[in-house]
Amino acid sequence: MRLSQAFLPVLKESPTDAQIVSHKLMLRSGLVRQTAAGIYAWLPLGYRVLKKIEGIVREEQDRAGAIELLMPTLQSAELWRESGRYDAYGPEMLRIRDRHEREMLYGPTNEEMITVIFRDEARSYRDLPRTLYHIQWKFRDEVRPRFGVMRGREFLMKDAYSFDLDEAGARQSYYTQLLAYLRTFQRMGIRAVPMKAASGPIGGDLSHEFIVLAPTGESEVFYDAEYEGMDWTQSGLSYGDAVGLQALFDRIGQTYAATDETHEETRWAEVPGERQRQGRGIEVGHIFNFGTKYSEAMGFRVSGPDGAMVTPQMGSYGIGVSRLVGAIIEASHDEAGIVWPEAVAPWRVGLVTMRGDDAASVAAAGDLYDKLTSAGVETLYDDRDERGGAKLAGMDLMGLPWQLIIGPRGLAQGTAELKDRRTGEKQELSLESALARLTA
Ligand code: 5CA
Repeated sequence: MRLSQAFLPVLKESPTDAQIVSHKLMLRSGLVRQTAAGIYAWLPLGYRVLKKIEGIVREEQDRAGAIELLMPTLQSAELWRESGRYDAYGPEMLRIRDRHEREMLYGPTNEEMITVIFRDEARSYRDLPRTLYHIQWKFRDEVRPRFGVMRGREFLMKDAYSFDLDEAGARQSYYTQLLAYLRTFQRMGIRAVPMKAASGPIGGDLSHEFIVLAPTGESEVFYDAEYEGMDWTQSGLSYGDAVGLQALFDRIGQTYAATDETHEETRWAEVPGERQRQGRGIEVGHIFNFGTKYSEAMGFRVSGPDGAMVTPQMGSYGIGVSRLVGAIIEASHDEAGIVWPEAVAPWRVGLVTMRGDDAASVAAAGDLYDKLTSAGVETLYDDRDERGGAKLAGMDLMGLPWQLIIGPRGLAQGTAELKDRRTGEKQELSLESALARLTA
């Protein structure tokens, strides 16, 4: 993308209506604009990041064997009356009437809808187990929407739902999502620690929140530094390996991590002092096992292997896709702006001419831009005739992982400067080597 033809509005001043750094940076760098309280339009820069995050979530769900579908945002009140949640849900649910006075709602989650969709098709034990998911907008009329996309009213969520014949199967489905989550967040370049969550309506040990450390997080967290060294993508674990998944779950159960809601002082005291990590965190995912709560209430039964009818065991698994954009910025920024992890960066390379009025620079940069884009390297080329310093500051703010800087002096020697946004490290390279490095 050439910046001269893009729609990338940036704010010169730091916005005063934002309290936390990620929200300020998202507004300044033009990722989002608020259109109503807690509701945001995703501008091109933000939308590119959102799609990258969504892509990683999708890929890892697919690998874990979950099956994608798409359910609507609007739901009928009838559906929620079947589970008994319509009246119980309270003011967070946005209730709407259509022209026929039928009661509708903007879905805050989809347990009811998926249960009915799957119930109406699944007949026997052979149709199970299945995990179905979608990535869809949700609406929760939060009392205090705040911190931008972090606690919005309309937000994008990945929600998966598992159906199993028995409790042992439900645990496998839960462990599978647990591993998928660990890998998903690691691939995004952030560390999300699984923390035992206050158990849901069913109780037991099967509810975890995934928390990214950030001083502005909403909950207080305590965890063992062991988590900092764990590598889930290289772990060699495979999704179908029941024994390995059980071992993973046991390891997590033995390695302390809790929010203030589930914190246990006696267990915490057993973690060696030098390994105790305490701080605040942002919940980017939450997984639940709730047994037969919805299947029972909604009359979902299948015939079991011995002919007897069985009520399927269910779980649900959420990831805050739009919240992650804010959470990643909270975890990865500096004074100059955002520092995107490569996997979610809107573009990989920011190409800058220091002198937009220098014909040789413009020609060289245009050539590099063509070569980079045809090699499939996502490149944003600031081809405007602006001050070089201002362009570099804009690139720092936007946080693309690499900056390739073309100036008349270097060019005379056949070189350009390659800057690593994260470390600030700069290297003077020949144009060919710079290209080779970025296309490798
Ligand atoms: N039905 C379950 C699992 S699918 C569920 O709704 N879980 S949840 O309430 O924990 O939401 C899942 C994730 O959505 C949360 O972990 C959080 O990352 C994100 N989320 C929840 N509320 C908001 C909000 N108001 N703004 C942005 N993201 C949110």
